[in-house]
Amino acid sequence: MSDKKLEEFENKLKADIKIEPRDWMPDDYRKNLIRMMSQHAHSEIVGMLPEGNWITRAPSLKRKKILMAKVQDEAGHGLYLYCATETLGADRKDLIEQLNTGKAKYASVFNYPTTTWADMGAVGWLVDGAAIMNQVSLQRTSYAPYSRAMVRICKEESFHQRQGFEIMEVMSNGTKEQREMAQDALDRWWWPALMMFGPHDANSPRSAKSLLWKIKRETNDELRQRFVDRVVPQADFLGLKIPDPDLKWNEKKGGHDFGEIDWDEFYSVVNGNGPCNRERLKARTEADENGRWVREAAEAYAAKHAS
Ligand code: FAQ
Repeated sequence: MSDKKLEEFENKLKADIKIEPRDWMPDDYRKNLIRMMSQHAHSEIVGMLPEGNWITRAPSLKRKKILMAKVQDEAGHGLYLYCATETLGADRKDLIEQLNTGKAKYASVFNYPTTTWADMGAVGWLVDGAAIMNQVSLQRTSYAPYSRAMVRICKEESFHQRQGFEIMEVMSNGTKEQREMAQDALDRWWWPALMMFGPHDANSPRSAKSLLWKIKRETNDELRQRFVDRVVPQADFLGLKIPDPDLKWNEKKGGHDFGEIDWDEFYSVVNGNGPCNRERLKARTEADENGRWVREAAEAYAAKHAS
């Protein structure tokens, strides 16, 4: 590696100048970005499945239309992110194969089942809410195509979060059964949403380098804390109780203290043993197989017109 090139690269980072695809970058920077961005793309694509599960059962035409638009947006986010990852020289076929064969990670939260309609509220409110908290920070990431994708994605995620919160609001103000469903959904999605931010900073092997290179701009724990502080008043507004006996305001730190995540559960889900991991991969491999003829036809068409 040329010292001069590395120095130039580091100077750009220091000056908050973003790195473009044709700029020189260290191999580790490129590899780390391909890893993180492709995992992010996979999360968007697998993230379509828990909500896709409810499209045929949405309680009204209006809800069905909103949910379809949201799930379609997630597909779009996955595509922007695969495109952005390709600017680093990655091949999309390889990335998809890594997902389908279980080699690549994706957000653990999508390995939990969506068992009631209230889950559509909780996923939008909490899962999209957590995703935005992380992605707003990533708008300032040092890699320009990723940063640009984040700006666009965050706009759509804000709408997703609002629609989820609105479902929770309607259900919390509805019948006793609806309120119970809303509370049950919060009980089941709270901890998986907190896990989205990743391990504690002290146990996050990727963080130091990613922060140094400004790929990540804030730490896992900083973002998780901000998310908790943002959501607690929202739960109060809904009249719902966050399922954490240790949750309390800490005047001194100006934020909430909260209980410990079950890290055994986190690592078990991340390593492929969550409630829906196998089902999710099966759905993805089947979709890939069923779409093969479309890709082949598109490739044949492109080849014919290129010659
Ligand atoms: N799930 O050292 P760290 C969405 C892995 S988008 C699974 O802390 P890092 C939209 C991590 O990859 C949600 N794996 O790693 C939507 C690493 O594995 P590796 C996705 C996890 O990268 C909403 C290892 O553990 N968002 O939801 C998780 O510095 C609704 C060590 O961890 C992004 O991907 C986890 N929760 O920090 C769609 C944002 N946490 O590669 C549909 C971009 C950690 O060493 C419906 N990514 N791991 O084998 C990031 O910000 C970071 O990658 C973190 C992890 C914060 C996720």
